[in-house]
Amino acid sequence: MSLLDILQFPDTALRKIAAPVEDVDARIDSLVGDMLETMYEAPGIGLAATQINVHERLVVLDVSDECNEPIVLINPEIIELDGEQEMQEGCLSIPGIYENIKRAASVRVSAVNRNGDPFELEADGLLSVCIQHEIDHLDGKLFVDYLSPLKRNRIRLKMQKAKRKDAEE
Ligand code: K2U
Ligand code: ZN
Repeated sequence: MSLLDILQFPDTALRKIAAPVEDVDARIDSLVGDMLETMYEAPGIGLAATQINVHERLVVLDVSDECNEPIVLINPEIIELDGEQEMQEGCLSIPGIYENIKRAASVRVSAVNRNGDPFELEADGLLSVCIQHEIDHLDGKLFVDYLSPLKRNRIRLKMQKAKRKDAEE
């Protein structure tokens, strides 16, 4: 398995809308392995294929305390959203930025697993937020899009300044 580079905001590739996975084949299985390794190493509790510049509808998550309960969602579709919750969110594509974001409290999602079998998952709390955050990535949406344009542009400028500083070092 290998560690993958994570796209950084405001890279326009993060805005691409991912296409459905056609075949859950060996390529997808290998990609899932690399995405899980990359997520755990970051460390993170979620990663969308969009973030590693693969524009197919695939996300990995693990919100367990021991980081040993991976969830793979291929072609995820939100069936139901209910309630409202506000939680501090971060993003591996927007490092160092954390903001309170309002999302649905609970979610029911249908997807296909790593073996190609369809399943449904109901979630609330952190897992619900993570699922919504990752599926947003597949649709080219970032958590900063829920902030004011002023705040979003400040974050954009901060990331671009940090990128220039890194390039100079
Ligand atoms: O998609 C990603 O960039 C990984 C996200 C997933 C996530 C964001 C907000 C809330 C829950 C999950 C995170 O950056 S993973 C790092 C992290 C871990 C715990 C809480 C917040 C952020
Ligand atoms: Zn993210």
